Amino acid sequence: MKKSHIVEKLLGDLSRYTPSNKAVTAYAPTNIALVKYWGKRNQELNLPMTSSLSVSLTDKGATTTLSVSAIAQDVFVLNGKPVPTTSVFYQRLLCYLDLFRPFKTFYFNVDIVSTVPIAAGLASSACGFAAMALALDKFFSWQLSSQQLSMLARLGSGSACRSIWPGFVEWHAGEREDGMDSYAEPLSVQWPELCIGLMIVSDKEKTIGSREAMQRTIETSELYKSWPQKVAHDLVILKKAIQEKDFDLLGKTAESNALAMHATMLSAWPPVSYYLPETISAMHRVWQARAEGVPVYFTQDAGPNLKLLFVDKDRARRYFPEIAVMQA
Ligand code: 2P0
Repeated sequence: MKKSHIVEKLLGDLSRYTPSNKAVTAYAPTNIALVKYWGKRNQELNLPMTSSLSVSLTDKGATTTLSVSAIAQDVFVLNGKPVPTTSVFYQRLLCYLDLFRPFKTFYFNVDIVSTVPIAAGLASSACGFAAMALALDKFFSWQLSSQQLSMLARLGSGSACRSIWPGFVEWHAGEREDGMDSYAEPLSVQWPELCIGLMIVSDKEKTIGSREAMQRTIETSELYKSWPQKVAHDLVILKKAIQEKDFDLLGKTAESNALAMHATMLSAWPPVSYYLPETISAMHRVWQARAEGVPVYFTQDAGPNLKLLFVDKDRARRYFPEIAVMQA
């Protein structure tokens, strides 16, 4: 099934909608998964093998402004700089926007301002496509529900479906082939004391993108067979931890889930490793801090950097003075 079919299911006849004659703006936060999304059951529609659960960051995200281009060309600007038309990012954005513009009767002017630290392994595509879906809703006056916008954001990037909301968000994997039951929803619990500390061990380009890495893992990793069961178990525990504000249980579950995800990659062939020697050293520092009684845990995504989880900011900073602290 093509993305355009899903767009048609959600929006019906696209010729009913006309672009706004004014500029529209939307913001979406980036999110950090505590139970990870790793592996797709459908690559075209970004349908995941399992559900996942994330927390959005309060002040890191993307603000996207859309208007009709004054020239006969799409213009994409990221943090004040034009995006080269030959870049992967430009092409990915263009493919996405073309879903909503089957006939090129106008051109887009897209201005994205991102507060996500570049090259730090924070998902910029998540907040980017979520902000884009929200901006498009205003631009065409679709008036879609958040659930529908979550599905549209997913078509751009899987994890973007979680960035439609602040706070804790669960992405339901769904079972349908068309993915109409695969969207994210917020949990009702707030936990403002929860902090994420970004621990950058390297800002080098990653060697393999997460799309390719997750596909290779599915196809070749023996350990991946146990991943759905691990996720199902961790989701139950994590939701309990969030409900009861049990920080140690949250930290332990998130750290164990991230380690298990990386174990599935290590057992792929050729192996996928986002670990650098510095990543391992950083993990040992976290384990040492815990051994000394400091409640701090980590999670790691498709990159070498760690995200530390803690509630006591001052104590965590004393052990890890270099981290950038972000509020969940
Ligand atoms: C996550 N990651 O749950 C996991 C953990 C990376 C590791 O979501 O192919 O950029 O666009 O659906 O969403 C990264 O994957 O991938 C990701 P696509 P996406 O946050």
